[in-house]
Amino acid sequence: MAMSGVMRPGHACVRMLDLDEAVHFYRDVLGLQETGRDKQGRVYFKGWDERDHNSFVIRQADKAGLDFFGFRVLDVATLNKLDSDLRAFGVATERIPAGDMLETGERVRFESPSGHLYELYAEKTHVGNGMPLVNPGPWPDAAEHGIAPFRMDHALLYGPNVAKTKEIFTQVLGFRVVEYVEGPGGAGPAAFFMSCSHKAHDLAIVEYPEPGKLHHISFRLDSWEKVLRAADLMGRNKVPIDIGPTRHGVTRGTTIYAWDRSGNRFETFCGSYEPYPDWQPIKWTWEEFGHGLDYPTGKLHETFLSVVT
Ligand code: M3P
Ligand code: FE
Repeated sequence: MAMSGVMRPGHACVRMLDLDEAVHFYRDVLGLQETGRDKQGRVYFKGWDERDHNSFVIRQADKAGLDFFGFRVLDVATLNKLDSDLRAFGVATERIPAGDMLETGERVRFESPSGHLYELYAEKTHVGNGMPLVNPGPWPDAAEHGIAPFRMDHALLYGPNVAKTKEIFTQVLGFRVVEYVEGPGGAGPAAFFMSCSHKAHDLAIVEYPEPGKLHHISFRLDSWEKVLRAADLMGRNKVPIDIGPTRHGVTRGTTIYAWDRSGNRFETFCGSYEPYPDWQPIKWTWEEFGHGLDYPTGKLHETFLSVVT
């Protein structure tokens, strides 16, 4: 947890062109657990080892992309403090009442200079992972259904003003930059990989002219074998793969990028590393960024740089 009290990525709400098809995809092919549907028609999911009621929410829309991305904070006092800290920093905030999202408390929402809606919230019902808190087994039956990531792990978002957006996350919300990418010829930063936890990144942002874009939501697996099994299931289900299976140089994850039926990119990955909070950030030059993206081939995939929703 960040010293500010921001604990972890908590939810992503993503738009789908065909909700029924998307429910089938995320439930039966990706293998998330459906945990509810609300009056607005949103469908809620979680990974098998998540204990909160939901982490990935979808809704029907004419355009794919991200509605908002939320972080769980320690408690209500922390939520109120971060709300006033954001406002003191010059960031406008809005309160969304408890119950607007299923099993979720009041949310504090703000728009970043990159044009994304971020949220903080302190309360979401613990539903558990299907195993007891006393003498549990290693995994529940749900861990075998589909690709079956154990959690929604992070987001990578594209938009303008990433340097200003990074300031909000580091100076107000207590995130730290673990790795970053320089622009061509050493120009101003092109990307920041930021952590509020023990992870190498909980949120990554990449400089891009159009605001508010989704590059990917990432789902975590616990072994390279499971990444390869995910590739087999993507092949069997004709899921279009963008990149991989391969390894990123940036943050060292072993990964596959693919697209859902609405064109939203998602990632299934494992590995990476656990940086201690005092570690110096790692820098990638633009000239070596091909290896940052796809370490074995060093290929600067055109789709990675330009296909977003
Ligand atoms: C990830 C990840 C880049 C690497 C991206 C890394 C921008 O998405 O989860 O580690 O090269
Ligand atoms: Fe990622």
